[in-house]
Amino acid sequence: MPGSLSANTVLTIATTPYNDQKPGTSGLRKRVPVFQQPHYLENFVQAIFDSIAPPQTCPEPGRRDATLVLGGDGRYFNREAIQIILKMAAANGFARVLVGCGGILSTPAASCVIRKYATFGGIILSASHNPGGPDGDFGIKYNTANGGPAPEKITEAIFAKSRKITQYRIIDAPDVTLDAIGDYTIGDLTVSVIDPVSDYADLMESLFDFSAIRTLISGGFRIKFDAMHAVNGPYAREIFIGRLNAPENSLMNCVPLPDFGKGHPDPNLTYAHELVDILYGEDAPDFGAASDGDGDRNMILGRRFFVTPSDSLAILTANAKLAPGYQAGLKGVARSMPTSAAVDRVARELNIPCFETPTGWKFFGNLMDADKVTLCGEESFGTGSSHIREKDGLWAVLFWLNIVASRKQSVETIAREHWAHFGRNVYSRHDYEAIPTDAANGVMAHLKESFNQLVGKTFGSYTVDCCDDFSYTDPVDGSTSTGQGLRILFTDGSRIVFRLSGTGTEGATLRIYLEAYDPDVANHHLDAQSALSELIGIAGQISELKTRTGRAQPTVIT
Ligand code: VG1
Ligand code: CO
Repeated sequence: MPGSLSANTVLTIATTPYNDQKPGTSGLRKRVPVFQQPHYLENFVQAIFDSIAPPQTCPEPGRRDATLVLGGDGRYFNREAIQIILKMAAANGFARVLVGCGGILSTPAASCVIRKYATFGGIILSASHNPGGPDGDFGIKYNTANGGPAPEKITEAIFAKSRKITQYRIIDAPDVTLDAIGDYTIGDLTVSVIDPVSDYADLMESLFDFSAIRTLISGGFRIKFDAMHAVNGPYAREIFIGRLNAPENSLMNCVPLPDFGKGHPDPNLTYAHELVDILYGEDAPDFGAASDGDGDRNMILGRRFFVTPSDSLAILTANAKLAPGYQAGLKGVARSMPTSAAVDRVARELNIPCFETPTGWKFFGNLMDADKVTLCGEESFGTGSSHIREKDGLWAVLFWLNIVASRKQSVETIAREHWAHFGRNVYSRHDYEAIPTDAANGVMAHLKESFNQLVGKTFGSYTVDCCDDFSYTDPVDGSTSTGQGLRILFTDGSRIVFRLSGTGTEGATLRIYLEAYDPDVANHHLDAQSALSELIGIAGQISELKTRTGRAQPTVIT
């Protein structure tokens, strides 16, 4: 019976620190068995609560009625983790937790809910695009009151607390029902189980011209959306079928599974091959899209055409005024450093500022809060805007549909016309996954040591202009982040960037980002791998990748 749980005891449990709870690019990600170790999750959650000033000890009375948002992408261990966190929130003095029904909230929906209900913050359970299941990955991150990922200052504080933790607080209580919307109590905590979809779908409807998209679809424009067995399934159903009247066969893999159907819920040409085959096959639909484990990434496809995420950001920026939510124009744009400079060219023409930040969405939050930027994006299939403080997969898909509906042109024509006007930033990323950490560090150290010899050196048609290890000073709060990726910049504006991933859970993942600018329409039909082949060769040569890692070919090319 809702509200009938008996008064519960707060337990203080003695614990010892784990030394590996350092959040990466987006929260703490580890294999499920690591999270299942005794007190592992509890330690990290207590470290979060201690870092954000736990409401019960916080001197500001306002925080004693603090509300937290809680939900995850539904992967294996989601439900267990939610029960633990609810009982810990109760023991740590929170007044209320808003939890998505079934424990589900996509990352963008969590950000939407934090902002809409002006909560204290939120905890999102996800390892995003990493595989799930008992031997897969699990993850947890904290978002602040603006709805965005906690900035480095907070994640560093959480890590510091996790290394010194001696105890955590939890309530001794039975599990709470997560499968029926309504209010429940644990101790003094109210647990409100909410519809995870409706607030988010309403927000989307407020930004885009749903009636134009409905007309497009009813006129025979065929779409295919692949949720990759992950969290966006129910969101896509409500939006595409429920609100845009698309036929049922517009959806695929839209029932979330705890192991994502044993797949890798990463929407790129490699892992979303099922969708790619359909869009490149006979009788292909007009438009294809996919999103990742937690719903914040997107891949956009036209019929037999792939839009790179960097181009997508540039094209959305150039066409933003076609969407009702952006009719007034954009304040500015931001992209992560490895993302191509395609959007910079659009910003220059629109005469709006363009910011270059380190990898990870947490660096966009301050810029959006200060109203300096409206759209942001990353080359890693992430695009979003100041409507929330996370990247947003379905938002990008709807934005594209809005543009297609308004321009009445195919995805391919829109992209090609964009290149004809702005030139093409030919782009690719090569990932070398699960290489031994020492070898990966060796490649990075070797490159850094070579900086001096590289400058001024010519390789084929390219000459190195300068090299650096990217660092960023936030223009809003003045904080500096160093060691964000090694850049080899060539005199013609082309670049190679080397960076180690901060989301992997096995060994190290080395990412090589390649970019060349080509204004000549006669070359725009070229496949990116052939257009970039010379740069790919240079990257191999200067990094000594093959001798140092034994790898001749990347694991994933995007
Ligand atoms: C990767 C991407 C980065 C993205 C991060 C989180 O990080 O490169 O752009 O912000 O994943 O995305 P890394 O450190 O592995 O390169 V997701 O969809 O996990 O929330
Ligand atoms: Co994600």
